[in-house]
Amino acid sequence: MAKSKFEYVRDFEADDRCLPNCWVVVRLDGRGFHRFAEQHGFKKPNDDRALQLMNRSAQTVMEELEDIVIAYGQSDEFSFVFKKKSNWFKRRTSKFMTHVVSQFASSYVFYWKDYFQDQPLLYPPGFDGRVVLYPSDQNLKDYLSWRQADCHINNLYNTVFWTLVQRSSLTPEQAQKRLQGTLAGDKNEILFSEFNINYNNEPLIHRKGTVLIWQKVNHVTMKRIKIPKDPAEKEVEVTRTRSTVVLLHCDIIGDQFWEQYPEILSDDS
Ligand code: DGT
Ligand code: MG
Ligand code: MG
Ligand code: MG
Ligand code: MG
Repeated sequence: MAKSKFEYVRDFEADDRCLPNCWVVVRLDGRGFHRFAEQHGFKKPNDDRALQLMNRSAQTVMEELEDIVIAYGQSDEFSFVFKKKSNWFKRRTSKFMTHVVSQFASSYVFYWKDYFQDQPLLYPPGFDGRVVLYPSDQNLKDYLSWRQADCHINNLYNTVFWTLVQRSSLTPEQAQKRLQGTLAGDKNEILFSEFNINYNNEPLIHRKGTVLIWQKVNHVTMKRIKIPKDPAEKEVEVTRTRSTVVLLHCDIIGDQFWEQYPEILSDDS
């Protein structure tokens, strides 16, 4: 087919293909969620409806898009890891990033009412996105460890901060002063000695965030079959294994997680 004289404009498109053989990580983050949380009455420091909506949206991203082997989320952010060998859209950075972020944002709005029955969505939320490449498995594990350590540090701080404000009537300014320069041990001690809270008993989803991985799960269905020479149909159980996204709230910093799920990092996953 003859080309139009306008075809040359295509050459202005930059080649943004991700380096081969690297883990492709897309991280998204809610835009201005400090305000969004305030306006929508999110519970402090953790709103389980909001966290579950984030997890539901991330599950949709994993199910709808190709080649995502693990995702990790906390607060208003989620990271998605595409397998090293992925050739989805010829590994174009813009495709990875925009598909993840738009699918996530539309899912967040689509599923809002399932989690916030009594709270209308007041304005359309947005999410930013970035792509980072990690060449080694250790780099990828360290990346995910970094995000989970961030979850832990923020959650411990926020738990003590809001306990001081809500249960000992300190003003936010006084609570902030009280916590200035304290280490993790000091914060645990304040919770335990003053409020009888053992931080290790706080919900795992708050302390560890959420990990999404693929697992083979047995699905049992009933099927009607026709037996030869028998006019009646019979109902039988049929078991099928299907790859399913499962949610975990576990430690991913230590080796145990990676030893338990070696298929996540294996080349043929
Ligand atoms: P950004 O990302 O630069 O556009 O700005 P923000 O405001 O989204 O800030 P960011 O992402 O650093 O921090 C996340 C904010 O979201 C933080 O202010 C607290 C809020 N947030 C996230 N999850 C919850 C929650 O479960 N409950 C409450 N009350 N707030 C939350
Ligand atoms: Mg920020
Ligand atoms: Mg944000
Ligand atoms: Mg954030
Ligand atoms: Mg198109």
